[in-house]
Amino acid sequence: MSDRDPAERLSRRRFLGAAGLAGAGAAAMAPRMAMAGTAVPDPNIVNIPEWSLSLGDGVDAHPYGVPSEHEKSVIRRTVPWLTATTESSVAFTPLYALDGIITPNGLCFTRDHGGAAQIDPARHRLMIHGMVDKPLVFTMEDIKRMPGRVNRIYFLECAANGAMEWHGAQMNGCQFSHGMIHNVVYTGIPLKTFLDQVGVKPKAKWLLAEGADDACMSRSIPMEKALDDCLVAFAMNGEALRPEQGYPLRLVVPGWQGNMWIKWLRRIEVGDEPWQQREETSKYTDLVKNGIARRFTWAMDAKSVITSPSPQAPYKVQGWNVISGIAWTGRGKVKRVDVSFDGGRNWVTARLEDPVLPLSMTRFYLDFEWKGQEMLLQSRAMDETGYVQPTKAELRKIRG
Ligand SMILES: Nc1nc2c(c(=O)[nH]1)N[C@H]1C(S)=C(S)[C@@H](COP(=O)(O)O)O[C@H]1N2
Ligand SMILES: [Mo]
Repeated sequence: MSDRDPAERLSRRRFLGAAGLAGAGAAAMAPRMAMAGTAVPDPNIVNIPEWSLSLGDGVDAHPYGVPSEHEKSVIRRTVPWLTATTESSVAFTPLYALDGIITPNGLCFTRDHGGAAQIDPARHRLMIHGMVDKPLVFTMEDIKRMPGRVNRIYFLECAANGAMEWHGAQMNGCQFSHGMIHNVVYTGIPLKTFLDQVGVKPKAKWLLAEGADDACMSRSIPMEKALDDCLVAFAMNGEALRPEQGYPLRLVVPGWQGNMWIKWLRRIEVGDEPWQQREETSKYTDLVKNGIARRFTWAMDAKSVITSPSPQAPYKVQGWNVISGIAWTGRGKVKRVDVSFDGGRNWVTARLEDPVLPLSMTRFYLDFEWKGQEMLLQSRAMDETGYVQPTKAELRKIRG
């Protein structure tokens, strides 16, 4: 991580440490005039800068566009000590630098168990078999010709997201504490369309989805979910899936644990009971009490995180500033997000910015005047089922 920007090196204590209560009462106010800006004349506007005095880049400079060189520190980042290899590892989304609700394709966190398979789409196949009337094999061309194509915006969160803070603050920023999430618009075909075509036997209750990667990642999916809103997706944010996101085909399991969203999808077997695969027995279970493990945790609980200010995106100027963050829930829509300036004693309701979509990230903002005081910032999401994002202590009582 030698290329970290200076802001990242700032101590997170400045933002999260035991602080005074000076922030309390800094309620959201309607911004007045002169919130920012300096008086005329500013030398940067008076003196013509060099980029205004010569021609810019030609339109062929970047056949595939890239961000400004001034944004080069906005990248996925890894934690070298976290995993033994880079093939079975994770690179985190730079949440602190993003806005709105869509994650750009090149910044989507990626979590692989056997490296990102590099697949030739012409040779890739999806087979659907098992307890069906007519097992079928589909080419990518077949899938792109199928009727009923849809576009849907969904978040994908790894079951381990947030774990980096389970022992208390240790990583310097929300990229690491909460960056195992992304939110994109998927293009694909409802899984139900495939199942209708092969004809699922009446006794079938489960599916097994398997990836074509070296890890052969596979998970059991209950039939109700498969028929409800799962997609077989080939595009994200308007272009083909990226290799790290499962090119050319991935399963989309809205609102549910990331590990069920099988990448490089090659096979779906239909059966009458779960398969008890590695990723649902020895892995991805939650140890509760007395050594008992909770299995088949599916829907992701409501969560939220303040992305700015944060150690990687600190406030630089006093006065009007924006508190910005994201909230999400695996059960419908986010209903409300509250922000606390004093470690959870007092709360102010933030503004949810449109679009607020089910099973998608939701952006929240709180405009407020910062007087330079230390703040102990927290956010708390509520979803439409009435679930309130718990504190770690509350969660621990129930989930061990
Ligand atoms: N075939 C395959 N699918 C996979 C994985 C994998 O290693 N192989 N990792 C899973 C896990 S644990 C997560 S959290 C998500 C991550 O998706 P992403 O890489 O698009 O972020 O993919 C899931 N699907
Ligand atoms: Mo995951």
